[in-house]
Amino acid sequence: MQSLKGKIAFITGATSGIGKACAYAFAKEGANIIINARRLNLLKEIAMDIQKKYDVNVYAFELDVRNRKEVFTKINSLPAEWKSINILVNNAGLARGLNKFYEDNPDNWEEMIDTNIKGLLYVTHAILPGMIQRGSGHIINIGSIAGQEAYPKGAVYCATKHAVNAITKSLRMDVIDKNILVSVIDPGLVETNFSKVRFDGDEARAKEVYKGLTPLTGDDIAEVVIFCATRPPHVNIAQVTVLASQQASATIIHRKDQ
Ligand code: NDP
Ligand code: 8X3
Repeated sequence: MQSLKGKIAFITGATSGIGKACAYAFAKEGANIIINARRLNLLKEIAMDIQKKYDVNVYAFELDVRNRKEVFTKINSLPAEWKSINILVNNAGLARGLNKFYEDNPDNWEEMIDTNIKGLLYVTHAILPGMIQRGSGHIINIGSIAGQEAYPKGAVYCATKHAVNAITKSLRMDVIDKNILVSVIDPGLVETNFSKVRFDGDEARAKEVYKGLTPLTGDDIAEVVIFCATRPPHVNIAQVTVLASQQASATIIHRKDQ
């Protein structure tokens, strides 16, 4: 097992859910963390709390991964002591709506494609040259079971996560001679703010998604991220599917009270 002590982990979408859990998990392992997302106030609170709990450095900055110029400018102007990123966790992402394709609003598609695909590409493209120059690095993408299966009313979200899986595989081939690892973790149902965002703040509808089962938590996924990041140098965990125990596939879920 490799230690994360003193390494630098860059985590996108760290204000909530899986990304926030990853921030705490890396800090607990002694990694210094760069955390970002759009809500700076939340990031600052998380950074302060982590620094109180763990003996690590935290660099927090506002970032909208959809903004190509902002991504490149901010990553290229990281302070010198934060430039040598060892691990990138591409986590920022979202679903908007759960509608039949022909009834869906194309604005939802733009937001999902811009965040889940283009955002991941921009951040990776900004960070990868440094990893190549240093001759080491690990990119861990947060995909989804929706990247392995399509489900009704999820055409574009599923497409974005299929894209994450395809990008992961292709990128792994492109950097195979660079001592850079590329992994993807495909979770099933994780109870975070994901469904609240998907249903535009409708908490009751969001709760229904997890009704009758014990969903995964952000911590469950962070634990897998840490496992991937701490394997011996000759091991790459290429892809992990993590489902709730009551979930057999994207659509087959055993709800106990039904
Ligand atoms: P949350 O809604 O709890 O967290 C999403 C995070 O992404 C937030 O920190 C949010 O921060 C950030 N984010 C969203 N848009 C942007 C943006 N444009 N720029 C920067 N940051 C952004 O959801 P999860 O933790 O569940 O989601 C994390 C990842 O996990 C996503 O990629 C999601 O697709 C994936 N996933 C989730 C599953 C689930 O069931 N929950 C299952 C499988 C995969 P802010 O709003 O402050 O910008
Ligand atoms: C999020 C999980 O099943 O809603 O990626 O697609 S699901």
